[in-house]
Amino acid sequence: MTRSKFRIVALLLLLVLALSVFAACGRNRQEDAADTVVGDGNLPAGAMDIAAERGLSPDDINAALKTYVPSGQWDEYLMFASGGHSGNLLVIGLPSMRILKNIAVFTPESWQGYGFGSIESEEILDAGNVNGVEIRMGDSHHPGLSETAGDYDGEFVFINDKSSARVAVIDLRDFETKQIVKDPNIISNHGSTFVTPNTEYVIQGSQYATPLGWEYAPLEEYEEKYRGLATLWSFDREAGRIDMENSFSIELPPYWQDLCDAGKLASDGWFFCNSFNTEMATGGIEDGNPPFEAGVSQRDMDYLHIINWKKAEEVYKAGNTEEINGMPVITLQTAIDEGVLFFAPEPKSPHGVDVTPDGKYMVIAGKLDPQVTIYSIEKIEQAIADQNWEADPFGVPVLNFDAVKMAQLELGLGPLHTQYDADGYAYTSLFLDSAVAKWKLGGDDPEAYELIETVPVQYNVGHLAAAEGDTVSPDGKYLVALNKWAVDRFAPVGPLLPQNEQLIDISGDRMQVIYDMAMGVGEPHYAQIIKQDKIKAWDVYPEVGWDPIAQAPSEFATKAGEERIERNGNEVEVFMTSIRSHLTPEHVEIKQGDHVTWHITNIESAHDATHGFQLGGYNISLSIEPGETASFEFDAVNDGTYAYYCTEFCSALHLEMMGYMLVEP
Ligand code: CUK
Ligand code: CUA
Repeated sequence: MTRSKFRIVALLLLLVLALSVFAACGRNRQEDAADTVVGDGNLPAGAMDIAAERGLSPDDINAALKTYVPSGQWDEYLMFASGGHSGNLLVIGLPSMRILKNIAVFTPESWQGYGFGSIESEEILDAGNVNGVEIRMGDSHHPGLSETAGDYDGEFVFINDKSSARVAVIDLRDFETKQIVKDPNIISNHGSTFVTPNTEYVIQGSQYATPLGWEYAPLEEYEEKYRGLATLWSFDREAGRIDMENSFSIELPPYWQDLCDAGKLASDGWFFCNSFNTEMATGGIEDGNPPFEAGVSQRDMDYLHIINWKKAEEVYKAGNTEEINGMPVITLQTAIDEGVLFFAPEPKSPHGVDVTPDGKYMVIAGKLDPQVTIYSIEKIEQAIADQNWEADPFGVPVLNFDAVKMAQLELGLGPLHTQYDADGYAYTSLFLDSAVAKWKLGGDDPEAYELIETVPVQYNVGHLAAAEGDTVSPDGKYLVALNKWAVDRFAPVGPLLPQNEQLIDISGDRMQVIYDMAMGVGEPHYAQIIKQDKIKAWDVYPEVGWDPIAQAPSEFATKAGEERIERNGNEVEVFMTSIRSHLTPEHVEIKQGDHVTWHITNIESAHDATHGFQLGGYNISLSIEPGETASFEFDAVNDGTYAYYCTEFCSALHLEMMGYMLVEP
């Protein structure tokens, strides 16, 4: 049967199943499934027996048909999902929810040979060290795909590490981390990473205020010395790197900036961050002070930060900055004077801010407010023009709330994050209600905003990701709920549970959860979902002897027949090749105390002919993809006889793909 015929049959089947739901109401699932069989001659023999035997309801069968991707077929979408405190980034296919890759970013990962001796990866990781302390963990939060004209272009993805305020660049030609940058002035970030509509900048916002450069200052000096920050990392698309020479920061008051989003179309040139702790509480429950959780939640309003990045860029280019720890910073006073920074009141410790696809509206979800608040960029620009504001304690103009607010809509308890579809609907996660709310955007008519329906999710949903759901042209179809708790959803695996990512079909009139995916790594925060065919990844590296960091031929590339070991005093350099099924040379004889630099070129050009390399006893692990040249170095501190070998079962004679390293005392 052709695929289109199969789809028609499947649809007919679904229709029959849907009708049967009414008939079978109030009976058990086993009976439901059995009943659905009746009268349908198009089913493959035994299909309904399977459904009956497994106790599948019509909804279950529906979900199975919507998510099953037959062997050999590709998923329609790829989701880039943060791996949370595992410090990595996952690539997940939709609708199957199969994990395709776990990209090592802030944390060493031995399959990919990332951070286990490989010179290239150690340099990337070391660039993220903090004042000489080697940082080998991360709390990855918000992936941001590169954009052209406000739409994902499939070239790069960025992600931040909240715990040490770092940002990473991943090249989607080979899905490898290429760069980690450390902000020299903040020690935690959160509103990161998000890009301006043409990826001119990758923006990072701080979270917990500290003195800039996180130098020591007692908490009594909080208002005077502690500050927030937004950093605009300039992105050089040609080089595939953040260009630190053209990057700058904007000093902010010590409110805790939370999530951010860039304007687009109608709001191009602006970005928006919300904040909490405008109370400037400093905690200290042990000294009888209000605990943070109460101290930061006293005020009814916090401040939406409205930042004019095009104006900020002009100010920076005019040199109107102060250099702090090597970074040009637009001071708070300059940001106020130059019209870079404005505030708008926002209800009750808000969390997410999400700009609508047309760029006209900003949706703010207040964790402690059952409503979302919708602002209009037109109203914001008008209020600025009218100078309809009061100053906050730092002199920042706070725009009149009623002048900038377009609408408010009650959705349920604990609204956090919002995504969009192609038909003018918005989807907001409800953390406390453990649900997702679908609601209608009303444009400039406050009365036209309307709650449509909610669907329960399991449990305590944080972010949502919709297919291309935060671009100028969302696709609809799929929504993923990134839940914080799994509780009873999966078989017990001890007290530490997997995360539950739930796929929701939003293509019909009624939202339906159609897949529960256990993610056995850290807490997923945000994810972005891109059409699979936008990704133009390489099958193999373009040339044999490729340096994936330079994305150019490597100076250490070794051709077959040119393998060698060179010695200069106690400096030893090994030039090795790998091909099914041998590593050449097979004997590496060195002396204790030597410093060894070792290059391996995978001279294969066949799709998937990766060779791994491990050298036990010296903590070395590499992955050498077809065409790649990889290098590692170590000091031969211990003598002895060591075996090195290929770690990918690459051929029938893979086990023979080994060699001896002899270290003479
Ligand atoms: S966040 Cu909102 S649920 Cu973007 Cu760090 Cu996790
Ligand atoms: Cu190469 Cu196993």
